[in-house]
Amino acid sequence: MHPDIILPSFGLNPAHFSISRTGSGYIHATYKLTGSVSYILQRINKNVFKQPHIIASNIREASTYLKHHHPEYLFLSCIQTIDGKEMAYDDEGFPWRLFPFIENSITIDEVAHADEAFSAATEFARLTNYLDGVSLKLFSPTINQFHDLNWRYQQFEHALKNTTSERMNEAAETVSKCLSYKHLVDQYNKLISLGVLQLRITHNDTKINNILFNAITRKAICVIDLDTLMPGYFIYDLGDMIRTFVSPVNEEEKDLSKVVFRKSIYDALVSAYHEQMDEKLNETEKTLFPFAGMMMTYIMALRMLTDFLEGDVYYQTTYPKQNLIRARNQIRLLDVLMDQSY
Ligand code: GN1
Ligand code: MG
Repeated sequence: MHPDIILPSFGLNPAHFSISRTGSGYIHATYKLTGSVSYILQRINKNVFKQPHIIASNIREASTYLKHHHPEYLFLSCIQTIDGKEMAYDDEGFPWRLFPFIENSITIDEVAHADEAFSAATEFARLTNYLDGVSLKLFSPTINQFHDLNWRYQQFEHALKNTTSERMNEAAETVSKCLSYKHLVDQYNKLISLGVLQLRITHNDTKINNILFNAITRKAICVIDLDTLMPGYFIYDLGDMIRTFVSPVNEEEKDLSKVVFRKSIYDALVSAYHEQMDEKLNETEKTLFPFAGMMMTYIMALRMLTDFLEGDVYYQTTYPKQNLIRARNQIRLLDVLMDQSY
């Protein structure tokens, strides 16, 4: 469906904008509306987010709490429809939402300097820090068991049993690598059963392109993509930052020799995280920084490989085997993370 159709629901006239696709997310369709005032318009993927009203209610709860306790904090909420709703539904039942476009802002797909890592990690960690104290009962999962490694592993096993022999053959090497890292699932299960991880409000999609940067100063302005703002463990956010910050190339890179660990970037992001969250983390949690990176890199490899085995039904792809390429990239990164002394 063309984005023009939905603009009147937000009181906007399509004739006043030039509309182009933007962003590099794998789930939603995102558009920039360029006009005398510009906006970001997004169509939510309702096959992934089956209860989009939960996204809206979690964001509303967080926004209310932050306005009260940290009024200076920039929390990018959406612009309401003319009926005062957070989302407008099109004829096919897809929800759309509108955000202000922040002038001179950019997103990046790779970290170039330690300063960027520090600044971005500060913003992701600050979100959890500032939401410390909000009642978790007010929030619901927008996707159940989203970063539950045990469950993702089970889905992978299910896909192995049900895939085609052709896909199984193509993926054989990556499959056996994924099987060989099963000990990370055992470690995760042990942490959960010991109850050492505290539930907090986490962002749950802290990849580097979910930070808005000032194009000139290269300082982080705010976090974006709050669809998975919900109760979670700090290792999810810290781990996804490690996964997407430390390598100079992102998960789409096919040349695996380029997937390397940049210690200066790791140190910068870790020190930013400590600065925000040290007082809140317990002593066991503080020992889990390296595990966080490995666990989140592994879960993404499993999810990408599972999607490949299932016939590319979840993530957006633009060419055949893209999910397998992504999974291989993430397994290489996991090998690299395992080799570090930290
Ligand atoms: C998806 O939409 P996007 O690209 O920000 C995914 C994340 C993965 C990421 C991998 C709802 O995020 O969990 O980490 O791709 N989001 C969902 O790049 O599945
Ligand atoms: Mg996302």
